[in-house]
Amino acid sequence: MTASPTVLSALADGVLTLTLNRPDKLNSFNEDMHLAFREGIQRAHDDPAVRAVLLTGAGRGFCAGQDLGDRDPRKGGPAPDLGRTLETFYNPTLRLIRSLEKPVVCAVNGVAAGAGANIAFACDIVLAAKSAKFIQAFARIGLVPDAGGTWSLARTLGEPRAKALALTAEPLMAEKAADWGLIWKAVEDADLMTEAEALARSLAAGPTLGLGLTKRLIQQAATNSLDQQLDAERDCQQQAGRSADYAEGVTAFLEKRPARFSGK
Ligand code: LHQ
Repeated sequence: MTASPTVLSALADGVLTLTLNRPDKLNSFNEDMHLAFREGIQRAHDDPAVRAVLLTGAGRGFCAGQDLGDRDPRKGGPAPDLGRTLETFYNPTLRLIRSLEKPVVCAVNGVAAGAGANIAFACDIVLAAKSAKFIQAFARIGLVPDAGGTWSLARTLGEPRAKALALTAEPLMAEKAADWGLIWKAVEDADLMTEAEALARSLAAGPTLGLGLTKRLIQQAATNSLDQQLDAERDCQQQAGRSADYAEGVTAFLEKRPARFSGK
């Protein structure tokens, strides 16, 4: 395992595991962690050996959002430009996660607050420990949900639940988040990493090109008309149909054996 102090990164079986690693601060983001996290996701884009990403947190929390100690208002000085923080750090990373045409699994091992919750919601398949909770903590400190939170909550839950979560900052337990369709599932705490790792490994052994195109199509669906989406499916299927993994998948089916996908 190679270690940056704030994000641990390990590649095995095609899975790049990124572990947010500031456990004393519940893995809240300082500048170094922002850069290390972005570097990890960028590697997933650039390195063909990476065929899936698994994101999790070290210690008892997943991520408590921005490190609030970084800009202590008691120290005085001009008000910070938080828009600039978003533009410089969060927004590029969120865009990199969404545009990565490889599956991103998130294992929420504990509390996910503020931008920490919304980064989890930007991932493709989210598993959470039953003891984990999601908190739109922004209202407690006079901010608005960021890191794509207003977008993902409103789209996934609809306005009534999105507004209630964001305006009250009430914690949402993992099982309820799963019931509401905000995450894929809540699992026993002790099983979280085994399940998430098995899922990430199986996705990494899958037809990466087809999975990447599937991710793209589903993300486009909300803003496309049915006509546009049918055209997009046609184009992606044309590409998938030319892949080595399509030939392998069909051959394996006909030969009654498991497919051995190359990701191409
Ligand atoms: C923390 C943090 C934290 C520093 C726990 N920072 N130390 C974007 C643009 C730019 C700027 C602003 O923000 C954003 C996006 C955002 O994410 S804004 C939202 C920021 N996050 C929050 O408001 C959440 C703050 N944390 C909490 O409310 C609680 O810590 C939660 C509910 C997450 C967990 O509560 P507990 O389980 O009771 O743990 P704790 O509060 O005792 O925290 C443990 C330690 O972690 C503690 O340090 P200490 O030295 O006293 O043991 C906390 O100070 C530290 N910590 N979150 N965000």
